[in-house]
Amino acid sequence: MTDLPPYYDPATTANIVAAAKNVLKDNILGAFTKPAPTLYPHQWNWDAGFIALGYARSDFRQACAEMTALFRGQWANGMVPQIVFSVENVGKYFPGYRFWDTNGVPGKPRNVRTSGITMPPVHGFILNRLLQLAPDSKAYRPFFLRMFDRISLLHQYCYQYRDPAREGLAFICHPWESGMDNLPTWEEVFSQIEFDAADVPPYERRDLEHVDARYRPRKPSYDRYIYLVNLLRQQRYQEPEIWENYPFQVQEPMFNAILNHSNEALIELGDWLRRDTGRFREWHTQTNRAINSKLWSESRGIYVSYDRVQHRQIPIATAGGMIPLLCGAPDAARVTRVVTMLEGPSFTGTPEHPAWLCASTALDEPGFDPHRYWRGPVWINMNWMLFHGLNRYGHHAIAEKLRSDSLELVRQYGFWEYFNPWKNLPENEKSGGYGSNQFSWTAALTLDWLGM
Ligand code: 2M8
Repeated sequence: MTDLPPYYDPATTANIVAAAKNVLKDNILGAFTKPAPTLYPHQWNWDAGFIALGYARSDFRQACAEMTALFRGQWANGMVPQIVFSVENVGKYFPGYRFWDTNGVPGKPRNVRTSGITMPPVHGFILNRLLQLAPDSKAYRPFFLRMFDRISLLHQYCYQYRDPAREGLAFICHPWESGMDNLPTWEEVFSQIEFDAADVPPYERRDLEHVDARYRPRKPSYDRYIYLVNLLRQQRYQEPEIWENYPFQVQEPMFNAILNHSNEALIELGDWLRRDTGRFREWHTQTNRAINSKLWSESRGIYVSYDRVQHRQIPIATAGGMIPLLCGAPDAARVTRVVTMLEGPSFTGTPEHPAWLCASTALDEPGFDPHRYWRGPVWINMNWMLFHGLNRYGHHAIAEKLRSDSLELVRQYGFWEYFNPWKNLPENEKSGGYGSNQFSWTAALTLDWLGM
């Protein structure tokens, strides 16, 4: 055992597992688990999915409760909101429920407080993994059936309201919908949007009370986030009318890959539940085809976002651009190019300046920043999805590196929200972990990777 990294040593693993379980336990808030102790004091959409996996082996009921709590916020059109607000923490996060002003919007569930946008639809593939881990799948059949119907409705929403040209690609209407809020990609999109300071309603950030400003988005980015929320709420979130004249519409590879991996999962779940799966099969074929025809950048050798307002690709290399491996989109030649990039200096660094896998924005992108949220730091959920995507194509060695780098970061620094991608930190920097500590999905996915 001596030459193996310490997390393979049972004593250390037991400590990590116990600590991870404590993170989840401490973050429980009523029926669900919040992403972080103070920075994110409500329920978040894709966080809920990853968090459910962290409970799947030790407390299956809680895993189901996370999903059930999130889908209480589902709107009549199928949209599952980015945030389901907890009544206890009113005023502790910005933008809160009042700012979103979704109260009384037709189709929003009346007794649940939610934001008005969505997030990457991980729920299908999470549900399928839960089925594989269920202690007694028959006993939980009603839960799986209920969730299957809810998630089907969510996919219907994505294809009906977010794919007006019926291309097989859903667009996101806000950086927050990508989950990767602060990518340099969004700067490119915003650079084409005419924007006046007077179009931003007054607001006060709360995130900077918890995290140093150099790890969070800058003010100009935040102004633009709020500008978009204001456009949406002024039009009462009325889809599809609102999209006729709406400036931020981006077809992003990770969002669509996640949607499509969930389509595959719904096919498997539907077969088990004896439900019709025809439309998931059609969507799966169409979306993989569209990911390849519209989002592949031959010059970069990675998938990139497409701005459907400006009719152009945004050729910036991000971790999200490799997630289409998860849904089986790329052919062998494209997989080789993606893996070559992942193993090369853009993500692995150089022998003198090595990097942990996998930077959220490539190390050699002009917009890269090793400290700032989504501009470069490593995120455990991204590594987890890439791990599964690479294994799908038989790239087990590099997949294992994603897993071992992730576990090593957790072992060295703790359950941070994100990590500096450089292995050698400057002397004045003690920790490579940033954002919030005791971050739920970091703990949950550590547990999943350790099979606990
Ligand atoms: C971050 O996003 C929220 C807004 O949704 C924020 O910064 O206030 C993102 O990292 C997002 O992906 C994540 O779901 C959320 C909660 O962990 O935090």
